Amino acid sequence: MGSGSAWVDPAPSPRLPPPRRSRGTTGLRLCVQHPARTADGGRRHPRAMAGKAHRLSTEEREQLLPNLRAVGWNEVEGRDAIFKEFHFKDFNRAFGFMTRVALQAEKLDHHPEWFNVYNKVHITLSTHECGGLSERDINLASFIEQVAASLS
Ligand code: H2B
Repeated sequence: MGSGSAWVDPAPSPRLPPPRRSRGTTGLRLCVQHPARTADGGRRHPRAMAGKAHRLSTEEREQLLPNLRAVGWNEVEGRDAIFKEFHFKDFNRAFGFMTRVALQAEKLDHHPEWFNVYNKVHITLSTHECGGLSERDINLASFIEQVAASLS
């Protein structure tokens, strides 16, 4: 798909709240906006919303990864990805967490690799499109931290 070929829904929603930029309780900078909407309120196809992903540069990594390391994310050995293991009180909390992350991942068209057993959820983030870590992973990790903080 070319960069100018965003798909626009002919029936825009009047109830769209303004784009949100906020800091979560983790202090990580979040850019969870409304990528599925055009400026005039139309719906954009998910593939058109983010542009092409690029692997983070050394400078970007130095700037972005320390915040994530500080809250338990680690780089995966032998692969350009980040990983974190989450523990919840029980399966209900773990699955509630996964549900919220899944809905956001679908909205962003950016999906985690994950594993769940009972109250544990293991998450690996990487961007297939560019074969490594991109800003999309940082944004999804920030969202995941917000959800986890709200459930613990
Ligand atoms: N998730 C992740 N983690 N990386 C991607 O590159 C990616 C994705 N691409 N989810 C999306 C889906 C792409 O495969 C679809 C076709 O939009």
